[in-house]
Amino acid sequence: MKNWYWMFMVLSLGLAAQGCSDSDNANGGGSGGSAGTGGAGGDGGAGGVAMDADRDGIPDDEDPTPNGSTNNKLNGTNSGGAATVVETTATLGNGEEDVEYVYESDLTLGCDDSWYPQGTLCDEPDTTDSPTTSTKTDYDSGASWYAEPDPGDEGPITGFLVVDACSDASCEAVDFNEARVFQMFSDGKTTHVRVSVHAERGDTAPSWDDAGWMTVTDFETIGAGTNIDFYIVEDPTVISTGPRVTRYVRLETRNDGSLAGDDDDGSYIEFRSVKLFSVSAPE
Ligand SMILES: [Ca+2]
Ligand SMILES: [Ca+2]
Repeated sequence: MKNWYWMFMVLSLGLAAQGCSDSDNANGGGSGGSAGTGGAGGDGGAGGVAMDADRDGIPDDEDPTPNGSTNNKLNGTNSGGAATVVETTATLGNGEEDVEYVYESDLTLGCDDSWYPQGTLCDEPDTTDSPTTSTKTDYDSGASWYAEPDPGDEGPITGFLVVDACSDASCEAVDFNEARVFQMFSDGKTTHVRVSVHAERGDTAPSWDDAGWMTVTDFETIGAGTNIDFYIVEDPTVISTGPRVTRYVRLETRNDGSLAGDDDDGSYIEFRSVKLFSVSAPE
């Protein structure tokens, strides 16, 4: 509903700028000026540069939040958002699927359970939309996989999550240009994450290995982060993804053992939290 309201507002403003609106005489002067600017652009033959009111790199007519937003676009349904994990699996180094490496696969458990997939989308108020801080009621909450290949299995093991960012009617797609990954402080780590998007907008999620996934990052290195008191974690790794609009997000995770310490021996990939934001460029 809110999106439609803003789309209407943007449309109205657009009509006013073109001098097509006669409903408000007070805007008459401004409309004339805007029309002149539009004419100059046409003379240049540039074909018209698409408006990007919130400067997030996504043109207004493709942007689910054309007037900007600061919320976490991957907030899960268990913490008041619209996102939900719809599939988890794992692959061997040769790309072959092997579900034996998924630690917990139950998608019905939420924020307060240790090592289940939906935990990765949980972040409690009042830091749910914070780009700098993650809060948990259970600091073991987050998707987990076995990270060490069994004898005869080729590494590295990769853990997969397919996320529906719009699992209710509140949105058709989300916009973002950066991912922020908060490190786990339990008994495993995430050292690498790769992000993919998909053109599907329907209610049936593409499978983890669907040919339509488009990777928008490499396997980016995830930093050590800062453990405040286990329940609160700061200093996420910021991954620039470029401007994206998608309903479904695929997250691939690895633990190469490079962050091994007291709370990690490289045995598990553990993925505490990821948030997506659509950040406006400076004016
Ligand atoms: Ca935009
Ligand atoms: Ca936007």
